[in-house]
Amino acid sequence: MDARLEAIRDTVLARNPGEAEFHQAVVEVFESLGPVHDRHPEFLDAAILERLCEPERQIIFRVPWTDDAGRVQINRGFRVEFNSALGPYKGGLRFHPSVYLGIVKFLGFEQIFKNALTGMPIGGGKGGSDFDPRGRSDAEVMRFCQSFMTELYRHIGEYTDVPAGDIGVGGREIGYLFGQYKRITNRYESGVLTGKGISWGGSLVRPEATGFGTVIFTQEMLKTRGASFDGQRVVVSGSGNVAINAIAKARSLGATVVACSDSSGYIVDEAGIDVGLLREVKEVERGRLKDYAVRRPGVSYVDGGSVWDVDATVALPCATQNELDGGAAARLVRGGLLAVGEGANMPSTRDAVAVFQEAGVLFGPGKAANAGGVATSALEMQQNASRDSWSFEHTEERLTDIMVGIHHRCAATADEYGEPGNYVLGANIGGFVKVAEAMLAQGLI
Ligand code: NDP
Ligand code: 2IT
Repeated sequence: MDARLEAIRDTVLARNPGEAEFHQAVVEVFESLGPVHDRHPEFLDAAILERLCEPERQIIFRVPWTDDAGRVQINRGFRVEFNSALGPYKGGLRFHPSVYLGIVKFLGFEQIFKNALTGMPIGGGKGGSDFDPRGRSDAEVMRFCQSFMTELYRHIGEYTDVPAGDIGVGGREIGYLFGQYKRITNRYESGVLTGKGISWGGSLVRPEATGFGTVIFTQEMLKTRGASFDGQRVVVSGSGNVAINAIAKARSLGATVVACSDSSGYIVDEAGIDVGLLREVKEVERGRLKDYAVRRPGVSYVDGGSVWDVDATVALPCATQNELDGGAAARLVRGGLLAVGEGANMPSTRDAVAVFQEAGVLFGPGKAANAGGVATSALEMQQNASRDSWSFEHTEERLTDIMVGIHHRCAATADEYGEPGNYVLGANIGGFVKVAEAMLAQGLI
């Protein structure tokens, strides 16, 4: 790493103790940025990096609610409003027991660069709670969401901060959150949240957008080697919103998706995963992946273990951070891996990224490859602002253009900085320069 940036990195890490995921995200970005500071010493003079690593605002609050047995439960809520140089803070809410400040900050930090890469006018933020929705009734989830919003509402707004979904937060949760916001404020402010239902201000394609976008980005990478998804053998991790829609899109482009996972285990379906059955089990019944294996002959379910033990030519990690380590990466490379598109945020460890890059595997980092979700959220905001709603075809076309554009920007930036094919460098520099220039123009704030 560049010596000038090392000193700034050390200060950032010391100022934020115990936040391993945030440290990891910061270090990964800093490793790309040396050459930018050679060309732009003014960024150093204006302390752009120091400012970027310090969120503009961090909100932590108590979320009290009662469970179905009448017992009082207490969770912790977070919203980190990281950077508003390019637009209102924008980013999802994650409900998962692992959530703490370090995870929210890593996600918020990544979101700044991701949102810049989309070319849309959105800043970076993230939030969530250590609430675990697994096994909770609809009524419990509703009471939790209502309590969460009873604090959050005062911090958000169409021009301020626009949350959406992430792990554990989908259409059901956005509905309860939106209802409570409307009730407290007495405003039908559609643009305050994205990921809404289609009859009440949502956008077509938003549910599919992250998974579709990841596959579109990966297809663009494959094209640079004269390949495509057609005929690829694909393994996907996770079986949530991003994973299911990535599977659907990869299939539609001619790939065979042979495996996917949840936090309990994974399935191998050599005939190609049946998306209809997967949606039924996971989205309608909110069941577990092993239920899929029970219902479809010829499918094996592996309890525990790692889905990355299954050979693939294309790997799409779509579950969570640090789910794919150096050992798994080396195994995948030995099995003939051609490309990795990160649907999740930071799913590959730094060791894994190094293994992929050394082996010459096409590697699309999450902040570029999974930007289709937030980009389509920005399209939802556009539709809300103009009180309009677009067709599926038109919206999907916009998403495709955006993903092809992000791929182009990453590739062109990597070329410009003398590292062709290095999408990590391209995404980090491409996103950073845009935010840095806007911060410089807006003065010391
Ligand atoms: P969902 O809640 O819909 O699905 C999450 C999936 O990942 C589930 O299959 C879940 O399994 C699995 N998973 C979650 N945590 C773990 C864990 N600690 N270990 C193993 N498996 C785990 O979330 P999304 O699909 O929305 O999000 C998946 C990833 O994509 C996240 O990294 C998210 O930040 C990222 N992302 C999401 C976007 C969106 O629009 N939703 C946009 C861009 C990125 P189980 O059910 O067993 O918990
Ligand atoms: O990580 C992400 O980009 C998301 N969870 C989507 C954020 C959004 O505002 O749509």
